[in-house]
Amino acid sequence: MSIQAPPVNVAGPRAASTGLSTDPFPVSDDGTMPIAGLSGQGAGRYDSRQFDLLDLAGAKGGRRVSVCIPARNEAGTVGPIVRTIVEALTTGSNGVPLVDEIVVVDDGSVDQTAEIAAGAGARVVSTGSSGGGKGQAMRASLEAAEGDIIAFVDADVTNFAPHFVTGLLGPLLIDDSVSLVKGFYHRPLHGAPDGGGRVTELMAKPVIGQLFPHLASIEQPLAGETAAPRWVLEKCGLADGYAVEMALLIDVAARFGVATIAQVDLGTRVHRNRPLAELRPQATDVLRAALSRARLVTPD
Ligand SMILES: Nc1nc2c(ncn2[C@@H]2O[C@H](COP(=O)(O)OP(=O)(O)O)[C@@H](O)[C@H]2O)c(=O)[nH]1
Ligand SMILES: [Mg+2]
Repeated sequence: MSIQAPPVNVAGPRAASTGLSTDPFPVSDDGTMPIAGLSGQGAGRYDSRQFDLLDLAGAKGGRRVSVCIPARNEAGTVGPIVRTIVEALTTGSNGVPLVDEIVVVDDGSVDQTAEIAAGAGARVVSTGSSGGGKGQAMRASLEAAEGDIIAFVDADVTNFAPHFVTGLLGPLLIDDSVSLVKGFYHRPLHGAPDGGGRVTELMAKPVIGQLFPHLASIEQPLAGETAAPRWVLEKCGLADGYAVEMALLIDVAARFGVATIAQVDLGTRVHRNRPLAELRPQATDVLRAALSRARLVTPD
């Protein structure tokens, strides 16, 4: 795989060849986030608003795209998420056929997650286990999906919109050297505009700072909104449980270089904010993923 300088905006050579919008969004809304000037730090940054749906559908060519959604007990949110993708991005409606299939992996839900997801238009896969873990569910979805490009989104997002998917797919569709796309966003907490992402701020980022400082530019290392070519996911593998995001980030950077990891601004993301006591298992998984890859503990 060729490794190129990180894109600073879509006005680069590939973007020009695919006819994508050239509005560069040089800074984020709050003016604090320059999109350019990241060379040396690796990841290129995009803004989901810079991707035009029709242009992306054209850039897609013959590639197949799967959206995979791990979901356990998400009956309250999975339906609108699937329906939004179906209506805006598939051939199931008047939408543009950017997405070829939506795979929801449900395991161990005690609510109507599976029925609601299927009713909304997803192909539902059951692992047969009772909540084996997020990473296991993502592996099952990768196995079931047929896409060359896989976009993962979480099922508990309450402000989901099509730009979550177009933003994640954009960098991959316009630049063959991108190996992984991570979404980033503002994270409200209990109604306040920011303050969410406690495991990210108190575990993932400090651990990255200490052990993997080359990844310090990744805004949301634990983002469930992430996309990659299938072959990258198969080569790197998907770790168990909540280790999956941290592990994939470290493994992709180790194999292909941080310069191949793109980030995309998805605006604001609202999801279930867990009580503090429920965050320790997640934080432990994240820590373990990092320590084992730094060879400080024995891999599971
Ligand atoms: N199928 C399946 N999905 C899971 C499992 N654990 C978590 N998920 C899903 O993974 C996504 C992210 O999980 P969540 O608990 O919200 O993680 P957080 O956002 O990091 O707190 C959600 O859509 C969950 O329903 C699991 O064991 N099985
Ligand atoms: Mg969540």
